Amino acid sequence: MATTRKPAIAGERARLLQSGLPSFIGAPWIACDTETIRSHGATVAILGVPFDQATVYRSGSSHGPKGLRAASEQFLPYLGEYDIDLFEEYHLVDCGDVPVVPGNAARSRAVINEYVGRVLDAGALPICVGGDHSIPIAIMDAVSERFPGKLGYLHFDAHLDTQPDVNGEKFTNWSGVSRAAERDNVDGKNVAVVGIRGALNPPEQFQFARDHGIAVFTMRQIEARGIEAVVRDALDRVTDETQGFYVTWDTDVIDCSAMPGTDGPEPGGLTSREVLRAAELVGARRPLGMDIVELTPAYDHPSFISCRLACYLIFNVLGGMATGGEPARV
Ligand SMILES: [Mn+2]
Repeated sequence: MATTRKPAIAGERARLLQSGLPSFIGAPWIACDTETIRSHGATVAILGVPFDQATVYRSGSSHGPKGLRAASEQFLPYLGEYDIDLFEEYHLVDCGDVPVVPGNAARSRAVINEYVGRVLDAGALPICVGGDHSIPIAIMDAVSERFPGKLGYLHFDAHLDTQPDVNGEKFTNWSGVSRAAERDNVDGKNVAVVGIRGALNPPEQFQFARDHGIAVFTMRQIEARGIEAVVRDALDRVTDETQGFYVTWDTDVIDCSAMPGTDGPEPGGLTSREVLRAAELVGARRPLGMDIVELTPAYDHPSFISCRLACYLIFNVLGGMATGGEPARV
């Protein structure tokens, strides 16, 4: 039986839509400081990572956190399909953005590591909003320091991102999976990439995946087997004898018709419904950390469909965490 809940648009919780500071769905905007997060009781924290200095293609994902927050102003913390209020369930907070360092990718990685570490030290789940797809390289350093056992790595993307290097550079947005698989605390058999397709996956990347035993789930497999079966397989891989797993969502895993606002929009991808079900299933297995990357508001549709879908991806991960991925209540 459903819980009786207070109205969201009345009384002490009244909040006019489009008013106030643009934090994520109006969540309390607090300092990214371990003690502050802990004293708020937050178990989930949004953290912007406005870093796009490592892209091999188009810049602009540094505006992703702002785009996501702006699009979220229309949404409320109560998710009817899950019968949860994100502020009550998780004491969700918005910790603002990591102060990345212009022109210095190495110092930026260090400060990303530091800020994500502050969230983890508070016992909260960091949901990082990029930024380009190099940011999980730094985030995985912070996660690994707090969870020293074996970790799984789950990568949703049109692209393998297993480039060994790009003209000698190893920390690009094309190398997140290769750097993860090379970690001492990550076995290739615990790495899965989901949604692979298209003409931006060179042979050396497939070779790297084979050499490291990485599970590659292509869009053709998803078409043949369905999203649920493939995502459950991928989750089994990343949780097999590991302490936990990290999940990274390249927005280009979604078909370009629903996700134009990304660095490299690709046709033939996941529908919005498929990615939201995938998010629910991933949430049900409780990741240790998560990011959404390559969200690029400048290329979005004027109705901000990309930024809005990215909000829903977060909602569905959090809904799946609360309900175990069971079918919706209503
Ligand atoms: Mn990609």
